Amino acid sequence: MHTLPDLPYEFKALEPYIDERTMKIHHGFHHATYVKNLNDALANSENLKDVEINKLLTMLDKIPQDIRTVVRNNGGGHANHSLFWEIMSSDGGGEPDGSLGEEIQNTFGEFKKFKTMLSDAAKNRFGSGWAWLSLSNGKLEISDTPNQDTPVMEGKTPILGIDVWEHAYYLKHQNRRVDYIESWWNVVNWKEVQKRFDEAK
Ligand code: MN3
Repeated sequence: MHTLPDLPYEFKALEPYIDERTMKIHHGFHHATYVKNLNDALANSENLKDVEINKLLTMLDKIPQDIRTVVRNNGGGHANHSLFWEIMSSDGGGEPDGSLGEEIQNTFGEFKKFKTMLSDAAKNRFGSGWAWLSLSNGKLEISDTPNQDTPVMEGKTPILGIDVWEHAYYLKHQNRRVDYIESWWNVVNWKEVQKRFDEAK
């Protein structure tokens, strides 16, 4: 049985970059619905319903075919949003220091260049999806996924992700995805991303 995690801050905490109403709808309706649909789909699968969500997403080929797509979409939605809330903070933004900052420089060049690359991945993802920074075989990698797919499904460990579904920004920014992406960098919780980087290493 999967449960909707509480936000680690108040709905209004990410203002003015991400507005309170968007956060309430995004967490309380969108994420909550992914959790409900996932639990409903797994209700009759005794051997699957308590498998940890990220583990479940690495074994989609073992999920019965009649529920596989529902589990993929809603399980992905649950995992992605659970990460997304954590990697944001009211006192985020800026640049990472420490070993993560160093590894970003080693892999992509200066931080500004990395920021442009991840922003481009987010901007150019056609339709709904996500852009990611992941660890893949011990190396940092930028990618993007459609719908609620996640790098976890490819055996990678996402440590930072941006939701570019319209529900993540439409109320405040309407069609201007680029403005939302630019705003989002101000709330990135680098402490949490560093923690996930350390754990994945
Ligand atoms: Mn979303």
